[in-house]
Amino acid sequence: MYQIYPRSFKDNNGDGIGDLKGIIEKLDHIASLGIDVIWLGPVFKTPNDDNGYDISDYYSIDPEFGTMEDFDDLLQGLHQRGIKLIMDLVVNHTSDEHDWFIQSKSSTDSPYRDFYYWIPGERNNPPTRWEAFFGGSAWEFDEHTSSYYLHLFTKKQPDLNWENPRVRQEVYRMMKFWLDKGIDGFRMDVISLISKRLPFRDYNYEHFMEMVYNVHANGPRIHEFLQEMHREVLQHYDIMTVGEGPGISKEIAKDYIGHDRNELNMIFQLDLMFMDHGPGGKFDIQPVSFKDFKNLFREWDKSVSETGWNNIFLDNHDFPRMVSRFGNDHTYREKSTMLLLTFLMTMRGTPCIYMGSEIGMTNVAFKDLKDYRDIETLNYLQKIKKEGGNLKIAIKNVHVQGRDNARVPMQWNENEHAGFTTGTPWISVNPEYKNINVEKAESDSDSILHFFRRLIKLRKSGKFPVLGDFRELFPEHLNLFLFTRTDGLKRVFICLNFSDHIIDMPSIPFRYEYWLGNYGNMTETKMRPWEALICKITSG
Ligand code: ISL
Ligand code: CA
Repeated sequence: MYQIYPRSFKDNNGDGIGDLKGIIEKLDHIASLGIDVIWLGPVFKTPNDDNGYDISDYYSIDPEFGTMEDFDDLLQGLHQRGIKLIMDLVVNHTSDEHDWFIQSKSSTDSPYRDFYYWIPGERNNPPTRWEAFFGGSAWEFDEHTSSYYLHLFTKKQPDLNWENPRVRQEVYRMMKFWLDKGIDGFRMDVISLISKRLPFRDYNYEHFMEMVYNVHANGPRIHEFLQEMHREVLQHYDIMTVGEGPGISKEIAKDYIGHDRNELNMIFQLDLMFMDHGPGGKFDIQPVSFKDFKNLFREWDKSVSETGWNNIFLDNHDFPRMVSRFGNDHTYREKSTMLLLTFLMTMRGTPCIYMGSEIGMTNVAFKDLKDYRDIETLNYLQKIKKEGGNLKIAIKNVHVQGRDNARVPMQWNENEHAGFTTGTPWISVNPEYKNINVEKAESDSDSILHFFRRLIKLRKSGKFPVLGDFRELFPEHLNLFLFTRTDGLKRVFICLNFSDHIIDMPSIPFRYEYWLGNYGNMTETKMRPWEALICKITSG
């Protein structure tokens, strides 16, 4: 799977915003990677309060991205190349500019009133003290009917009332519209949050994430809703689904993706993404050790492998770039990106690679705060300023964690704005683009890009145990991630050195031979800095 964030992939008409025609322009690049499926971020009509995750019409394409005809062309172009397309399904909330909400808001007897959660009340006295994901209260007062509505994200993203069967039928109808067009599935945005714990009340959780895990996520009817969706929509199509959402722990993941559940095929495991978040949230950064990293993958694999199959990813449009977070984006940028790609392509699961990882794109540290665009980042900086907090530290935190790290334009070449646009990009490019871009990577046969293609080829060669089990060796090792994947006679050994140092190879209880690696060969006894090796097991 390859994730495209449409706003930042390629601008075709020079308005500075990535669009569908831009993606079509780059179809050959996409196909050249060897990937099987694109996850396309939201391209529906939107006032763009949260970059398209606030949808005002599910049935039309936002003019900034193009037209329905462009969409059809893109789908056709992908299918012609044997690539599938899945779309974002954002149905925990709509935009406040969606017609349902406009009607809902208009009066207490509107037939759409119960499409959302309204609680009568007085100004400055919200039904609960809940905080929204991007800061502030999760309740917004509406003068017109003297009521509050719930919004777990921004106030322009009111939560849909899934208790109302009409809401669910509308969602299913919309899903069928896109599936009948021929799309191949959905990535379901914050699907873990659609069933609410009612009645709304306050809880004694101090930290936001505790509220998410214990109150907002996995509400009492979540599985009933997903099974209904499966019955009414999903089972009638040959498609794939990936659920997203905070609060799904490894213990309950199988309730969403178990083979016998008739719900989803995979979920994005977000524990890793949240692992360095402290009590104060994502900008309260806590250290994470390599051991924590390994433990998490081991435990998730154990818990999911009994009855399911999951997705493996290291970054997306909400989180820092994988090489900046888990690799070394200075001295060993290329080697460590290749190592992380090797990890993604060899673990048990379906890998999802975020656009730009194929060339090792890195985090960006804008000096000028005016360059930031993400509502979460802007709200955070504003809050720090208002509270008189330490702005210097806050800016550093944004450099490490901010969502714009992953949202700056894709770097195509060394021309102005990295070849992303001929106009002014909606968000500045990463100044690194002269060094890191697709054109440059194409011209160097040792580049990350070429290595990535070799990895995909290997995985798809029929000789790689894609479905094989996962077994770790030396789980306590402080630098190496060593594991085998086995499926009958297909047996491989993966060695990954997650460090800047030369590490002695421990003694391995079987024989193996080199298959592919980021140094082009292997030594029997040492693992070089950020070395990644895929080996065939030959005996033992
Ligand atoms: O990025 C996060 C916080 O920094 C996550 O908590 C994120 O909000 C969560 O994973 C849900 O993300 C999805 O839904 C959001 C949207 O803003 C994200 O871009 C999307 O991936 C609301 O629709
Ligand atoms: Ca454009």
